[in-house]
Amino acid sequence: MPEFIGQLPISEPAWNAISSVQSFQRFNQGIHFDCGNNSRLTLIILASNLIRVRFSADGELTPRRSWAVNLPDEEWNIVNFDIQETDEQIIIKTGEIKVCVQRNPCRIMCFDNAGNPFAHDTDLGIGFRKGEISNWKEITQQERFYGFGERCGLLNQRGKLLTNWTTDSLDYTMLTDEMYQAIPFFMSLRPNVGYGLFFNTTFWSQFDVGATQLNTLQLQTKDSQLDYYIIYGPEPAKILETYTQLTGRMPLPPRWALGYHQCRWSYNSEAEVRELVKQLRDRLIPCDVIHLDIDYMQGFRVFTWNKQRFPNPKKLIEDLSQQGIKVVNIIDPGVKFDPEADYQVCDEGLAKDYFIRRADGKVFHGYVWPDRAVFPDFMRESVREWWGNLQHNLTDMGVAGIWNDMNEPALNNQPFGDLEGVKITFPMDAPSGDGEDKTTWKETHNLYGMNMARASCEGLQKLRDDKRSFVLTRSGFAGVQRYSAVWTGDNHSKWEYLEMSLPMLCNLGLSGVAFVGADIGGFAGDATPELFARWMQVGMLYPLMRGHSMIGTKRHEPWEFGQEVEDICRKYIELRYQLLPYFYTLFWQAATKGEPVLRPLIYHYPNDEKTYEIYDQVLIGDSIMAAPIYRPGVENRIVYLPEGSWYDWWNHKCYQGSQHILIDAPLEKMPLFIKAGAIIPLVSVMQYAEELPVNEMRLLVAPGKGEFTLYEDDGNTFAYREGENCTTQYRVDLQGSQVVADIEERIGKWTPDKRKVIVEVIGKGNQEFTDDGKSRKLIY
Ligand code: MIG
Repeated sequence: MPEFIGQLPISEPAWNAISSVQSFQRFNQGIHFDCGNNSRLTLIILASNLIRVRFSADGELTPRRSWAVNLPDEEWNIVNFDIQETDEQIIIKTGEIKVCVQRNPCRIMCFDNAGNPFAHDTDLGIGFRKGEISNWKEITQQERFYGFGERCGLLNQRGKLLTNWTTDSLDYTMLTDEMYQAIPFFMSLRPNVGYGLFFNTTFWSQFDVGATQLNTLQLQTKDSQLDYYIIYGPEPAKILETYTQLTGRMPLPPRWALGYHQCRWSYNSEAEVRELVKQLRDRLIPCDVIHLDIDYMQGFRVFTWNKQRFPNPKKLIEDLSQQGIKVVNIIDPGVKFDPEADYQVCDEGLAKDYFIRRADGKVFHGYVWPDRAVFPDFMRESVREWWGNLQHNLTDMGVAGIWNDMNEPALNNQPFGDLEGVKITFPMDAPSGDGEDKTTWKETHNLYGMNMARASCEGLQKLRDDKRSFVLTRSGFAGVQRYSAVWTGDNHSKWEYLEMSLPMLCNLGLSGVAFVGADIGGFAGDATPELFARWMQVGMLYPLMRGHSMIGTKRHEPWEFGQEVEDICRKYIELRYQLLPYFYTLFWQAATKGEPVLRPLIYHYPNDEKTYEIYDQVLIGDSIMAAPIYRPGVENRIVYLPEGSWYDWWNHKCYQGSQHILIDAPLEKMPLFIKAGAIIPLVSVMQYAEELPVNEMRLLVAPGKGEFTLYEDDGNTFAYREGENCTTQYRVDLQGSQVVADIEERIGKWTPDKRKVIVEVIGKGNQEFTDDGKSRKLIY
């Protein structure tokens, strides 16, 4: 049901407005403004492009427990800033931006060095009423809005009302608002001007991006204080670099996690899993990971194995690892309430008081897959440690990753399947956390999933020694990238969901979460062969490439749709494996700079307004652009080529940029382009990421001017943190009719496998050399 139908207008209490600046006082990191009636506004200058804004109506700025912010104010280097006063304003200059605080009434206004305004308060400024606070800002005509975490619809979110409240949004559509993830961050772009805004509140919050009033942005939260960060870019990459300095970046995943993952609810038994892997290997469909959904457990009891279906998981996983397959198991937060049954997880959790209690002190119960369930309070470190360690029941068997589901949290007030049952949350007045973190779920609801993922991630790090693990979560908050990859939950096997997956994943990437994917083929319902083939093409672009399908649906493995579709799937999964060195380098960019792996065109062309609404073309890194087909029966499409020249991936034809072209796309072809100046490392097809040593690497070079830094390490351990890694810089340029490729000396301690490097310049031919890590120049 479209969510806006049935919503009745309600009369709201009036807002109290912030009044005027009475006086101000500088301190080492910023300025306090006394705004009358005890209220206080504080601007903290954390970097020359990063300003934290705090306001409290009663003057009290409590120590913030954001949980999302990784780098507290005290840990930023002190920056220089100037203050000037006029009769009307107090002006703060950081070198990169100017922030003006108007005295009467008090308003915040920002300008870049060219005098372009951004993040300007409107005439309403800041408003507050019991338990709620708001800030209104102007939206200029050209401004577009991206990010906001996990979002439905297309790319630009202007004109929408966007709530930050984690929800099991099964059956989401184009119109759904509350999603599994809540990430109160966005970036606003218009030519030459760009800024990000992180709304630092874990309480319920909402962005009204010109939905109510065309040119007004409203930030609203059910928090008693206002707290947000303005991040000046202007480029999206700069905004994300600073945003992820604040909320953290993803650790490097194991290289195998970048391969193809095969999942279904559920591969029900050891025999079924063995048969699945046999099919994959016999049919030469590359795959690294099999996911085990809830039926591997004994009666949905987390951290158990069903003995009939999986009598010897250790042996099974050992055998699978011989075939290069890793196993990832699902874990839900609801622990079966089973005090009579000698179920260790329940007994221990009750004995140690790890489960959430209601405000009246009784243990809280909800209903999920294991029926009556109790829920660990992941806000407490002791609980996270306990949970993280319980994963030994899986890692002892060889499990290499954990998939966290249902952690919004998703629960009912009555047993699952009971028609009278409704979805509930933890009681908002129930206690959450301990020590300094003690509060209620009203403040921490949005953090439940992220803290479950944190428990999982930190636990796996201890249990799996020096090996990197894979963590996947459905719910999360700003900063979730520090602990886990994210998938977009229960999509449908429908063309609309294939179409929507790219803007959804792009907006997640623009919100600091780079390791993201949607279920290939669609989770609910049955894919048609054509849909499945097109989806696998798009799926090879997803940072997380996982096929999944729901219980009761038609099987969705690549060979279930006939030979033609199987061949198409193989071709695109193979392409993914050939591109692994390229993808791995993009993950390194995410880990070190917060860059997305999958990028909308605006990311690299923010001054080209033609890219602002393009949601159906994407960039992988900055060099490869895909223009997929996402509708039935379509065999050609319009492609917008941004500035520069572009080469067709398949036939190497060159096109001038800054134009639209019509391109053929029969079922077996997804239009792909390489940017002039691109240098793309490729390896031979393997059946899994570490199958063979890489004795040959091909560098595909598109004539033009450009550079690429290849990142490499062992792909599996944490040794890279001690410098066991290396980078190689490649540059290409044109000199008259010649193409010159420069290879710089390899930097770093790690040495890749002995290999031949073949440098293929499109239209010119190949040259090759044995890679000794030395610099060389190749002329074509
Ligand atoms: O109530 O574990 O989004 O991926 O297969 C459904 C069963 C629970 C929802 C997840 C889906 C998973 C399914 N889970």
